[in-house]
Amino acid sequence: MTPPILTRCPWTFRPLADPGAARSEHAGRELPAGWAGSGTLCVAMAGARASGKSLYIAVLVKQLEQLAEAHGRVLAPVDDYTERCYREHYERPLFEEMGLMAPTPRMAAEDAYQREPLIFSLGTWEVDGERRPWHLVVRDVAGEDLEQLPADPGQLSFFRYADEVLFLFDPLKVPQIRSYLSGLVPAQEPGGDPLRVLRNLLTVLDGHRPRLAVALSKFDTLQALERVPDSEWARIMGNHGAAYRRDTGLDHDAADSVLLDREIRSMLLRLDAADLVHTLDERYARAGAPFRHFATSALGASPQGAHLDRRGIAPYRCLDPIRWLLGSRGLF
Ligand SMILES: Nc1nc2c(ncn2[C@@H]2O[C@H](COP(=O)(O)OP(=O)(O)O)[C@@H](O)[C@H]2O)c(=O)[nH]1
Ligand SMILES: [Mg+2]
Repeated sequence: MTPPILTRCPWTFRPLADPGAARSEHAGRELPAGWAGSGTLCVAMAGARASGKSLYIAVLVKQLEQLAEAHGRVLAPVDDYTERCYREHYERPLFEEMGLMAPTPRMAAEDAYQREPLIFSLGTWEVDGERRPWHLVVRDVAGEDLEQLPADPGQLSFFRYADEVLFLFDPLKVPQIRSYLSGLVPAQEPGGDPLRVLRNLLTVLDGHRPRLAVALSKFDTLQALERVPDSEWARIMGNHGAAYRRDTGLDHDAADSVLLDREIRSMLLRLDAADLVHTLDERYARAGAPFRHFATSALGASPQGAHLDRRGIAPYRCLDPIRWLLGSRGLF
């Protein structure tokens, strides 16, 4: 069953009591122009430090622009803040300087730009027989804030009201994978503990169960394992019939998404993430909450130190988790 169409507050993700309001009663702020009566899709990123959340957002916005264009539409920032924040913190470091992004500051830090979400207009769409403007709101988070919850976890309560939480799992956290990859791809700083983040996320959600996408991020690193001679992973990654071998690009295929879900779940089990998988089964899937696995790579190849691979950026399946949400509303 599809949940009702809601006009949400982009700062707290809570539904507005009056969808036509000019001000959010939750944040005490004027809503962006054109907000009244619009459909809002709010996405919150989750994951440990260095799991790839910020680079994913940087690439996602570019890919959404392409998707919109392919449908004769425009993805537009709704305010100056979104435009400026995306340009300074995401687009410039990655696409202009061809480097990586600075770690996202903790929410309590003065320069915590992610306290404000990125808000985009998706244009006008007819959904359930009604034409209305639709917006996509994306909130980044510092892995540190999820590894160690802030003194006031209420600041993270937006997760409860999200339309989708996208949790990134970094395969480089798995010691076996790191050891296979040593020498094959440049080493990266190890990030935080994904299981701890998941447990904290469940605490923050406090019984709420927004749609949850769990993505195996930096998937290019696993693809590189095809080159480890005679290894189990070379066989797995060399399986040409598998859904994780192909990127469906701008064409979203619902059956492929279901197939990939099963494949990535079993891959997580092989990645020694049984605790994570079972926690998700028990607390999410068994509760009947919408939940699916994905595989993504923002970069498509490992960076060399602080620089991107010289062949540039080749994203892999980054749109999938968001298409799952957009598709649930018949958008795109
Ligand atoms: N190989 C590979 N490395 C990635 C990818 N995305 C991120 N990384 C690495 O992970 C680091 C952390 O990424 P970032 O997006 O800042 O992580 P965040 O802390 O979760 O926001 C980057 O500096 C890269 O070294 C990817 O798609 N492939
Ligand atoms: Mg970050």
